[in-house]
Amino acid sequence: DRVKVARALISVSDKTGLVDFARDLAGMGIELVSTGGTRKTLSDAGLKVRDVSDLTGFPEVMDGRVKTLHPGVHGGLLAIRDDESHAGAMADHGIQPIDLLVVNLYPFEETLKSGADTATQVENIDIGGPAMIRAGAKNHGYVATVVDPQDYAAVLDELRTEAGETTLGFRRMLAGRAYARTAAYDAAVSGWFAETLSDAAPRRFAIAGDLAEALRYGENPHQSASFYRTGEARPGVATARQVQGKALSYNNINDTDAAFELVGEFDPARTKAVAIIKHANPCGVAEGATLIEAYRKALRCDPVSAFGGIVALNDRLDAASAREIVEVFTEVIIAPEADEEAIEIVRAKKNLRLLLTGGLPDPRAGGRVVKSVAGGLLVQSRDAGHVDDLDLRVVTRRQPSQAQLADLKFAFRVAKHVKSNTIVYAKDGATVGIGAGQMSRVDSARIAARKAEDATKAAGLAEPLTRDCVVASDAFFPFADGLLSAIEAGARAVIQPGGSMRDEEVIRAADENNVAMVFTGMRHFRH
Ligand code: 93A
Repeated sequence: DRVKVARALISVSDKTGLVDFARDLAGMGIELVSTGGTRKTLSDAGLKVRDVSDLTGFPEVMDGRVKTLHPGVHGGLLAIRDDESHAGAMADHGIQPIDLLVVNLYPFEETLKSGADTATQVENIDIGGPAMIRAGAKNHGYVATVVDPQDYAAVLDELRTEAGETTLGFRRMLAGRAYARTAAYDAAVSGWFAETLSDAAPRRFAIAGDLAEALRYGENPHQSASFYRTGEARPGVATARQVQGKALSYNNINDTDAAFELVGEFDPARTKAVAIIKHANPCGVAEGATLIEAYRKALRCDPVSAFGGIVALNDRLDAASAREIVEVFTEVIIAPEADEEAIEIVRAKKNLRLLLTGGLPDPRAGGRVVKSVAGGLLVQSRDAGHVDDLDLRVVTRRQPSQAQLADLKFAFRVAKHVKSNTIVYAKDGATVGIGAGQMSRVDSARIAARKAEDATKAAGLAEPLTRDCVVASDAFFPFADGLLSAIEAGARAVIQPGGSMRDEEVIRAADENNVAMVFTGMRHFRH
């Protein structure tokens, strides 16, 4: 079960930690063999390294496309050492065994992020690297295969505690990681092909991620869970830097994602926006001239639900806003950036997490979203619909005022991020009542109205928050009843996709009540 490590083949694109690692290996008397660039880095650092062409008797050719694809390498990786015929083949052909394989691949995924041209992308499809990794991992009975610089320390540890040998358990663990890496690599390559061919339905859909964190539990404590990064560069919870606070939970991550995607709808050059999220639904969203103004307006919508919520901001967190946010029990704050003073204020709350993303997600960007169902995956393009890009059509006698139109767009933008059925009441760039996730649209309208009444009371206002407000519906009103319920609550202008069989009836109801109604022609279901 134990293998003495005498020879290591090292071929890496990511040279992080390489020299120190190789120096320690050499210090244990292990012979180093490398491909061109890796060998140069090591010999420049003063290490003794053999060239891989010593094993192959063949030079690297075709700009490096063929450097390790040779029986001199693959025989040394695949040979069953104590099999007589394998040993015979090694002796006959001068094949030298490789006990430790260290490979990381051409940076296909990073190159994708940089928006390189097709030829560059193709050149970054590594062939020899995955071939070696698969060979070494298959033959883990003899070979330890390392694919991640983060594992260098563990390898050195193993060699030190096991007197220069590796154990079968350790090699098996590495082999599992190795195949996860090649699978993820090929998933990235096939995903790129699917995208460049605009193949909406590739025959096989592969998805892969790298472990970001093992989570304490899932949605509930009896469920296990972990968090993976897919490598997509979209600013958000997966790519954010956690500046402070305890580890995020499964639900935190889900809610924080919903929160940040929502504020991503608002361009900070035009307006400052804040969303407060509970259970992946907003309980208050607002825009304003400043973040603190937006936060106050968002909080007023449903201060009870905001307790224990997630707060997302579309611009740099400032000290004044931070001071107010920390006054309410909050689980997570996520923002593109934060002032030093704001960070200090958040630090005073030990458990409160602060995530900084460095930017906002592009609401119009493409990309796929995946949902699992029993025995299957549902894959669709992201909802990149944006109300500013739509051809809004006024269908009533009454036209919305400029102020109403701004609120209608605001409300529809928010509605996109609320679970269906969705009714959003809004006024002066703030939600004043949100009805989410009901089986009937009328129920969502009623719930939103009731929540607005609560908010009115909590704020000690004489006049209902919904008086002369606007209302957005994520999908058409199938009957007039949902609309009438919204009008009863105080809505004077409506935005909805339209397209119901009974549009005429719904428009008539709006006209009878002298309410303005706008059709977007686009629906925003979200489940
Ligand atoms: O072009 S390849 O597909 N052909 C090969 O034979 C080959 N062998 C190793 N790419 C190949 N590699 C890759 O080269 C490794 O996976 C590694 O990423 C890189 C290291 O090259 P260098 O040592 O020249 O920097």
